[in-house]
Amino acid sequence: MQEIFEAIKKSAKKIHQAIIHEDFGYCEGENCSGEQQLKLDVLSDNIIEEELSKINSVKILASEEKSDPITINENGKYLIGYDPLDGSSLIDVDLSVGSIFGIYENSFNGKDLVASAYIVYGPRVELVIATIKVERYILKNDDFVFMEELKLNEKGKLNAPGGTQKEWYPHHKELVESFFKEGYRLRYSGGMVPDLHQILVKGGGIFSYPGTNDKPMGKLRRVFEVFPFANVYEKAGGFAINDKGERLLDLNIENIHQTTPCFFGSHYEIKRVKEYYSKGKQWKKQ
Ligand code: P6P
Repeated sequence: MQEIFEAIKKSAKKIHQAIIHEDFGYCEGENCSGEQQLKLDVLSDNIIEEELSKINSVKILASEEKSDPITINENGKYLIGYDPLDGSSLIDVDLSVGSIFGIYENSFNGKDLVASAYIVYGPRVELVIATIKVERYILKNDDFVFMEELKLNEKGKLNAPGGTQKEWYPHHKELVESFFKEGYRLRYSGGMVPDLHQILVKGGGIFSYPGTNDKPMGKLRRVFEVFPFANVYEKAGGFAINDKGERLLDLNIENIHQTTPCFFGSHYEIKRVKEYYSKGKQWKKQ
């Protein structure tokens, strides 16, 4: 699996250069989630596919930017689901973006995820790898240098509430407000990678992208975004659940682009989510 992480590092350096030097324009096409594609989305996807395709142990690649998975090597061991440039529309306003990788065996179901990683392209370029633990690296003089192991405390201070607020269910609105009443700080950029990275590095808090009236199954994709970060948060001592209180990594997929409501955080905050969502059954609009 080390050769996969080396390929991710090579991709990160090339994508970072592309972000700085390449065209920010939009392509004609849309991706399969109906989102307009930036030329950088397609370029980043091509960079990652080229690097990962060189590895014999890679069996299948599934990209958020492509409608279907592609088979690389029938005899390979790993299936890799990735979001090549998550939050790419934030590049226009010079905010941080990221790449997300889930490494699976046998299937793209949550239980088959064996490792995950993400890259943050911000003022610095950082790489986080979650295997049995969560390790943080920083790009220095063309090398990724180990910084620290990341761990979540029992409770944090940051609240990252995603989704369109006017479409939130009443119990979700009550939940989010309950954290602010306790003095939590709002930390939400609209980029999943920097928003979750911030909570992790600062030691705790809650990130939520719930089901809403307009998007009952949420927005974030299970294979490319949710399962990889659920693994990171659990290996850092945190929790990752859906709107039914189920562990995200216990979920299966029916299609490669399937989404799910998702909550990532420290123990105290996730316990609160379960309290409000168990009450919410009566509140949710039928
Ligand atoms: P909203 C970016 O488009 C993304 O997929 C994630 O990176 C981010 O968490 C989410 O969408 C933001 O969505 O609806 O809050 O703008």
